[in-house]
Amino acid sequence: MAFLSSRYAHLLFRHLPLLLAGVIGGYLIGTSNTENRLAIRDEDYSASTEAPPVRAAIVALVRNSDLFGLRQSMRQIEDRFNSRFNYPYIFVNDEPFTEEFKQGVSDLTDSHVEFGTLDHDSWKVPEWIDQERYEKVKLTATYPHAEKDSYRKMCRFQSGFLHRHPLLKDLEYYWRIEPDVEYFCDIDYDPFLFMKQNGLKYGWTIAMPEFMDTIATLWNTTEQFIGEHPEYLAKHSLREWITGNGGGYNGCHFWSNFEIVDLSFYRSAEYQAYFDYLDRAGGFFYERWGDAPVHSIAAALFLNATQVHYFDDFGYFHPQVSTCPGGSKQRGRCVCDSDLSIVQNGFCSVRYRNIKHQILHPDSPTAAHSGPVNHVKPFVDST
Ligand SMILES: Nc1nc2c(ncn2[C@@H]2O[C@H](COP(=O)(O)OP(=O)(O)OP(=O)(O)O)[C@@H](O)[C@H]2O)c(=O)[nH]1
Ligand SMILES: [Mg+2]
Repeated sequence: MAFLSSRYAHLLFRHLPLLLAGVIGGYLIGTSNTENRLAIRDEDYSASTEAPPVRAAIVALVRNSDLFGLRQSMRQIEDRFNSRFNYPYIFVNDEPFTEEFKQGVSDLTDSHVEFGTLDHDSWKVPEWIDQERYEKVKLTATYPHAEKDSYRKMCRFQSGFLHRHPLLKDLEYYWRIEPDVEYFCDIDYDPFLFMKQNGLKYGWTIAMPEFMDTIATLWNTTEQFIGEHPEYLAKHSLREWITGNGGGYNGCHFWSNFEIVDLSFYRSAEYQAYFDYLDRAGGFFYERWGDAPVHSIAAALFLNATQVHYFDDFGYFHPQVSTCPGGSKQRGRCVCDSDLSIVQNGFCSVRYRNIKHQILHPDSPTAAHSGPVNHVKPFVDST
């Protein structure tokens, strides 16, 4: 079965017990805990006929060979959202885009589309990487994409360089997309404006545990960095969300193939210093650190919990995992099967909701540790 080869299918099955435990837990604490209710929703974030009110764009790093997958993603984004809001698209590539690619994506939208290439420094194996050590890892590591230079360059680029690309320099926010993703719901408000007016810096849809072999030393390196820069930690952060018993990393991360981000976060001194520190440590190559855990750890440490937003009203799919607002089989403006999207009530989502609830309501009797998170052991990969 082709889908079993994906790293996400691998993850999903690997963590099935955790996800199932979380499902039960999620129902215990109630699935109606819609995070949007925490924010002001009676403001008007609806479509306007004027130019988009936020300097924002829908952005992706893509290859020419991704044309069809990207066209599928764009078709849905246009239908569900952007044909009414007209945000521009920005696509970047490590090779020049072909005329066929440019025409193929431009055909789908009335919005402005920009195409860019990368500079060499943002797409390379840095000179401080020990080539012999790196080649050995590529030959021996068994996780998906272990043998690929390009996958590691992609992860490093998305972690540290995409937001600094010249085409993004005037943007306040970006919405990251990928080929072959699906959007199941009408998005009838402007998420950029919603984030801006609520002071939100990081928005996500799917959270799940990471494949720990790919990030064996990421947490140690992060702790060393924090040891040198304790001033970067946010006072009311989501640190507890990503740490387990004993304080180690539990692997929870936001799936960054979708993310809506206030780019001042990635442009901040703390994020830049953190990326540079990780880059020097070499784990993008000696292991296979992904932009998802890197972005997520930074969000959980450097932002306050109130600046992170769960778009649990979005129905979203990236192979092979989906999230779907409850009841969407029968009613409403989403069409998806929430019975299949168990990730919403998996360990990391439930833990996030609990911990955020505790931070927002410290006097509430439902303390973070009284929920199901306490009954699920943090994932530690022993292989
Ligand atoms: N230009 C360019 N884009 C790439 C390259 N590798 C990946 N990408 C893009 O980076 C994003 C993430 O790559 P994917 O292959 O989807 O990675 P993934 O989702 O982690 O992996 P799988 O689902 O396991 O394949 C996608 O938008 C890809 O188009 C590359 O070598 N060059
Ligand atoms: Mg992908």
